[in-house]
Amino acid sequence: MTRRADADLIAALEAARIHPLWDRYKKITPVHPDAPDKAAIWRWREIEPFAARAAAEVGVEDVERRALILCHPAFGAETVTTTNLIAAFTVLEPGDRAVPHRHTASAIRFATRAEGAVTIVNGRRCAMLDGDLVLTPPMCWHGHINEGAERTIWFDAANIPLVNALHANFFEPGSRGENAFWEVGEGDERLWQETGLRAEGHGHDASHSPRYRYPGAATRRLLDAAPVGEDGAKTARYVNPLDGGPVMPSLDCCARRLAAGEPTRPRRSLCSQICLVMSGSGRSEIGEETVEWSRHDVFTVPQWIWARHEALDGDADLFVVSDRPVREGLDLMRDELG
Ligand code: 1HN
Repeated sequence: MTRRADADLIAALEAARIHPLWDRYKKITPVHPDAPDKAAIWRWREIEPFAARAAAEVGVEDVERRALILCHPAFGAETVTTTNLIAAFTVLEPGDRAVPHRHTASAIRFATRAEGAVTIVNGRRCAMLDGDLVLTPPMCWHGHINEGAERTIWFDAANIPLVNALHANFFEPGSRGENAFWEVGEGDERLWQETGLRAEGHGHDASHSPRYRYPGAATRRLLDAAPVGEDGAKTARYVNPLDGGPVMPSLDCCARRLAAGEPTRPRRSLCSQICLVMSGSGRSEIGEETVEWSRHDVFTVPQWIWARHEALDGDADLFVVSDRPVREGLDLMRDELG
């Protein structure tokens, strides 16, 4: 191999902490986005025994959270599910309390088998009935308690990888002994639970939704009524009731219903998506991967990969969480239908 003419110059520049753009151009300005990961699926039948083991082997009083985080090996040793996002399942035994804390990352809980559990967010008691979404927006205090007689397990998602990439994570632990944290009612959540009504004289100045709990029953009713969208699925978007925007400035949530025998059109979006199967079963073609899924499985649709979804054996409902508002806020969002 012949030595390039500028080799001495490049070495001298590097020693001076300067990089020559002509040598790095393709690396720092790729012609299109290239997700590090391919689609991946975590099956509920594989997760559930681990949740049972974690419940038996790890005391909730000894840990911050008894959460099992779904991690894609494409991110090496990093705790990442797909670019910017993590997904997890948290398990609580009857009587367990997950200590209050707060952080700058945005997170959500989606109740899969959580009946009997309650999440308290900034002094508001949020029930976790089947299909309920509970927001834990940036710097809102949150803790969880299982007040029922059965083990509870729910789905969590958060943008911790994004916040860490920005070196912007703050975390504040709460205290375990503080009973007042748990002894609250619905509180101000009642101001936001009546669709289409707003109490005058009550302000809200944060950019996230003032409403923290979105009941699953309402989502299912809206999916029944909603029209089929351009891509072939029905979509119910969870919104901030004050402005109709995403529930948090850096996380977007929606519920999607796929009709049996009607595959969606291929679509690629420049956002990272994590899909939780709420009900039904089906198949998705995502890039070169085909994933077959059923209730409570979790799969990813990495950014900028063609994806189409199909319900098998009846309709199927998916809960989808994405980092879309981040991409939109930076004028980076692209969405294409095939
Ligand atoms: C977290 O803070 C919670 O607050 C749940 O309930 C799951 C998974 C990874 C990192 C932080 C919570 C989590 C988590």
